[in-house]
Amino acid sequence: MPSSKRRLNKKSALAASAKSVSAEATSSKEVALASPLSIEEMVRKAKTLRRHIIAMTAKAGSGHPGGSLSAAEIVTALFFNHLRHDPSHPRWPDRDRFVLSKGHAAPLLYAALAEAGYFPFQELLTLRQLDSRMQGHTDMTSTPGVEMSAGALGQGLSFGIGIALAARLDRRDYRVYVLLGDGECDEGQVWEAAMAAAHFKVDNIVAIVDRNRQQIDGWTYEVMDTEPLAEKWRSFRWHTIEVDGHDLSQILSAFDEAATMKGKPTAVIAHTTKGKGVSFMENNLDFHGKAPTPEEAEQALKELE
Ligand SMILES: Cc1ncc(C[n+]2csc(CCOP(=O)(O)OP(=O)(O)O)c2C)c(N)n1
Ligand SMILES: [Mg+2]
Repeated sequence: MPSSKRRLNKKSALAASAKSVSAEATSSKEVALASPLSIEEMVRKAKTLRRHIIAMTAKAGSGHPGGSLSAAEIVTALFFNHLRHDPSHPRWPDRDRFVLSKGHAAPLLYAALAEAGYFPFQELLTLRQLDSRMQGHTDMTSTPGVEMSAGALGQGLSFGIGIALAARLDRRDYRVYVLLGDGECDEGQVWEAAMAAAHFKVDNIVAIVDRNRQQIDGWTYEVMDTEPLAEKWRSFRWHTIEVDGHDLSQILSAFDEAATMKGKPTAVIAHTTKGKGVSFMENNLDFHGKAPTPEEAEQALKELE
């Protein structure tokens, strides 16, 4: 189904749910959905997110730029085109949910949330400071728009399935998107969750695997070779789509295709480059969990102009 059609469906769902919003959400006002950005606008937005990631981690002197940069298009496509959400009402019951399972990519999520309007940009530069809402790993109790506290890998898919099943019980039509790392897929819990989603025919969930081929201390094929990864998801009875994870059109088509699947969850294997967008960070294992120096940040920001 094309995105525009899905938007229409979203709008009618919105009208239907307006009553429950005013009944269940605080005082609520009207929920407002932003217009989806065009591909060109999203290309620019992804670059902006990358600039934030560099600035935030450089200022903090620590953090995880590599796996934040690799997923910039995935998160851009979700927050600025595909998700049904309203930054003014982060707890709106009918919002689509984005669960960042690879919680160390928090700088990317914070950058997207600030750009979407969940909180002021100035907060981004407080990354990893005491009492900041921008903790190094996500905290759902303090940061608006953050759906799950994360950092211990392997849990997000189970969490997402819980929320997806809740939609079924509550008769809501929201969808759930879970972003996992490929190293994270070494965790047994991911596969227990994958089995459960297929067994319970959870079709309102999409697992997106950021297939950047690296994890904390090496290439994934060296640490734990999970190939054939797409075949694994298929054998766990997930509808599985492989995309270029830096191609916004391919990412969005995969999400649209997922929305048409009945009785089956969808996995999107997004082939990406760790450190994408900054020449000396691309495929460089050093930048999994290391911030750029001030000089490196300056160079990176030049490349991202
Ligand atoms: C349960 C658990 N084990 C180990 C870690 C340490 N750790 C942090 S990041 C990471 C690698 C993750 O690699 P991947 O999922 O591929 O993330 P990305 O490449 O997207 O950064 C590991 C092992 C953790 N956070 N949680
Ligand atoms: Mg990885």
